[in-house]
Amino acid sequence: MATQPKVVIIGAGIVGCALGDELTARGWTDVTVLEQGPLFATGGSTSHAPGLVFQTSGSKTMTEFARYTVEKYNSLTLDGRWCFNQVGGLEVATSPERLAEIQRRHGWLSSWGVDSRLLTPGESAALHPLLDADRVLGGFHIPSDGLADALRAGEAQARRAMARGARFLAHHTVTGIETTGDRVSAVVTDQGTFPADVVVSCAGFWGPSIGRMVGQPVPLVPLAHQYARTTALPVLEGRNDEHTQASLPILRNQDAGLYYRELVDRIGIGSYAHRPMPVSLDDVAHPHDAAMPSSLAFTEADFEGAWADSLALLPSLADAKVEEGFNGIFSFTSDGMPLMGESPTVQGFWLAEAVWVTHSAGVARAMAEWLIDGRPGTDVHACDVNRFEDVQLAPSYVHERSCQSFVEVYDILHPLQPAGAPRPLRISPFHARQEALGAVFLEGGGWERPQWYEANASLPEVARVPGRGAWASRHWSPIAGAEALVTRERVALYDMTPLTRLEVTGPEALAFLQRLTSNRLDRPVGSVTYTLLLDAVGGIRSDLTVARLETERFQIGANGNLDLDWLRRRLHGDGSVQVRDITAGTCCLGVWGPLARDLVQPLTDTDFSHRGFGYFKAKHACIGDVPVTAMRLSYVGELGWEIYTTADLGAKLWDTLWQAGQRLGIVAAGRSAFNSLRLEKGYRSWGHDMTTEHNPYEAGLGFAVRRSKEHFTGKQALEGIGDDTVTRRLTALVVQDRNSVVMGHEPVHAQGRPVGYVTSAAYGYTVDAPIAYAWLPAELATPGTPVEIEYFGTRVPAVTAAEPLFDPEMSRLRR
Ligand code: FAD
Ligand code: THG
Repeated sequence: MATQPKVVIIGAGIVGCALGDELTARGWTDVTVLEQGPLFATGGSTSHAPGLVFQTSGSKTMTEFARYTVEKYNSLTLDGRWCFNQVGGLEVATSPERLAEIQRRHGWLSSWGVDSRLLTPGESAALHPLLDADRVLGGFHIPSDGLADALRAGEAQARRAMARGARFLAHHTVTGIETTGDRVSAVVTDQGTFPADVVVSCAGFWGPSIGRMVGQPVPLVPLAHQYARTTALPVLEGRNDEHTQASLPILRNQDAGLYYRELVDRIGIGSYAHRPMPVSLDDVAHPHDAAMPSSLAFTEADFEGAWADSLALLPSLADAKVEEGFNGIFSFTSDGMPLMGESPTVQGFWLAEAVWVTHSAGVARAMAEWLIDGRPGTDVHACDVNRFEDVQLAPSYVHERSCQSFVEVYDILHPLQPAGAPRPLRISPFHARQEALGAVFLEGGGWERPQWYEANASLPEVARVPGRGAWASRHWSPIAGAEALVTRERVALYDMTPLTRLEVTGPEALAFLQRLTSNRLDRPVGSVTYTLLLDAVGGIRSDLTVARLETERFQIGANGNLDLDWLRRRLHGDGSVQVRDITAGTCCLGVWGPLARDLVQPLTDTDFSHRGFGYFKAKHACIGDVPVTAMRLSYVGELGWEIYTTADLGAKLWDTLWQAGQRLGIVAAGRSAFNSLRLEKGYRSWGHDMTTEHNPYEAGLGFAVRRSKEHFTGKQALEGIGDDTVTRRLTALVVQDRNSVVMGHEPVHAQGRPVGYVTSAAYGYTVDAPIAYAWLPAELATPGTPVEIEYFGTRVPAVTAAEPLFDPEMSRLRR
């Protein structure tokens, strides 16, 4: 590809316009934006978005996208008119649950570095005088939020792009995409064909129809959402002119699923309070035939409750009525996050879809960085279109879960909120055994995963487990604590089947993995190595275990589909290396605890002694009747093995270990115990504790980087960086009060100001204290530093600690 690739963007909504600007600003000026409708009121979702921009999110990435959107649109004008009106954002609580929730939300913004404050009902009404203060229990104010004029912001960005050489072509309907080999080569429209090296689909909710042109699934669902405008309100008379349009903060009453903005002397009301209204793309008109294909007729009956709730909160609406409304279409996804990234099968075909106006500039910037520098500056793993498991791409799944995302858009969601239908989807071969033991399942990656087992309720250890607050008690049981204690004292079985397993084979397999990971893998067959996937600038893409099972066969324990995607993209295509996901069709049990050897050794002829089967080694063996691969390692930090076999033999493996374990007091243990144990041992969880935004030294993983290795991705970038140069550190915190368990994403304060945020947290049942891991400035990471964790508006005292908190001498593992 030439240094100036030909880029074709499909769609001139806010996302296509923002991307045109971000690409051309970075010097990629051969950009053509093809739009089926007119410019810039194209008829897509952007054309009628009321443009509320709220930055609050539990996702650091989403807040960063929104923060950049605010900053950028606030600096833009179009013909002297504003693109962003920074009126501020106000959320009100009308229930005690919501009052607590806005405290949690305030915590998120403190974590991510956006100013906000909590208000009394009186302060809320002072800020927004239409509010009935008696209906409100409290408020949450974000002064930098506001209103985007999405059409003007889009056009302003498009004009900048055009000034740098981009073309925006109206009335060009994309009808096909041509490929040469496995690369895009051109985009076909009703007005002719446009050669392209890079195609970015910014087609909004039409995305699936563009994806179909190259066989790329685009797992989003177009749903209609009601938006209405009132008649003029006497109280607003003279408040705003046509230019400013609004001066009161944008307002959300999430308890009722409603939001509000001023429109000169009227109020615009948006509702998520109605039934989900999915729309089939076959029923959406083309802009040739309808001026606003994304706008459907208002269904009044669906708005009745919204109007009643609006009257209650804003009594002066009684002097008005709904003047007009519509059901506007935009995109929802199964996990509520955008779809960004490159197709795994068609090189050069990229997506930026299911993006709100709120996140548009941030997403566009990340996309431009990704395309040009090969890497977005923000961690986008939760937005990557390749994050989904196959089963999560089934149209029925996408439909069901995306409709659920609409329903939950304003809900108070617990971090462990159980997923709804369709369930169960993926079950391990142990599922029937688990059900018989009263497993309480949560779902992850489509897998049913036991969180704890009710059968363990009678364990005496349950009595040793302290209580915790109401929020931390949800989807939790003291039984989990007992399971953790038994793991440290006897032996427990953990279902590790959902752990993504990749097999890498072929004559070049070793060279391939050596090049892509940070640790040395040129070790004898039977070795297992903990290693990192780094990106070109040394950011952590993933952490893996790599077992060399044969000279040319490696088994990788990975963190999900993105790892498979990362490896596959880096194959040479000459067949010298194969990478496949072997998760389905195999299964794994973690057998961990001081009695693990007493359990396993009598069941096999293979030597499982400390000498005969060393730490981080793998062996083929038979456990009773079951041929297995055993690996001696433990994410919970205890003696034992991960034991792998094929799915058909899973139940037999479980029964064999279960029966033999009875004399040792074996228990089945769930993920709640698992998470607590790994935090005691200081083992990181990728995607939570560290991402591409962190280097190995900051994350405390420098030990997995072999700088003596000749070459690996990221090596160069790490030159000059070491444990002693880092400015921030992933740090263990011990909470002083035994009953104060936090959940993650809370801000950490020191010297009276927010200095970092919690990544993972759990009660440590063995160390008998709540644990949190947090990113902190290096100078505060010294053990013994007092800090405070903000938790629902209170300050929980904690102290930084040397890690790991449990068994730093490794006496549990190496014996
Ligand atoms: P679009 O604006 O839909 O642009 C996609 C473009 O692709 C369209 O112009 C379309 O014509 C074009 N296209 C599609 N297929 C083809 C093809 N084959 N050939 C050529 N061109 C094609 N978000 C907020 O952040 N805050 C809000 O307050 C808010 N309120 C909303 C209220 C309503 C009623 C609605 C409907 C949405 C709201 N949204 C809001 C969501 C927001 O409007 C969208 O998420 C956003 O506008 C999507 O931008 P986009 O550029 O991806 O899509
Ligand atoms: N098991 C297997 N693969 C995995 C995980 C697993 N891959 C993904 C994820 N979990 C990786 N995370 C870890 C984290 C820590 C350890 C193993 C996997 C671990 N670390 C030891 C330590 O830090 O002391 C050993 C490190 C070393 O000797 O190099 O055990 O759960 N299969």
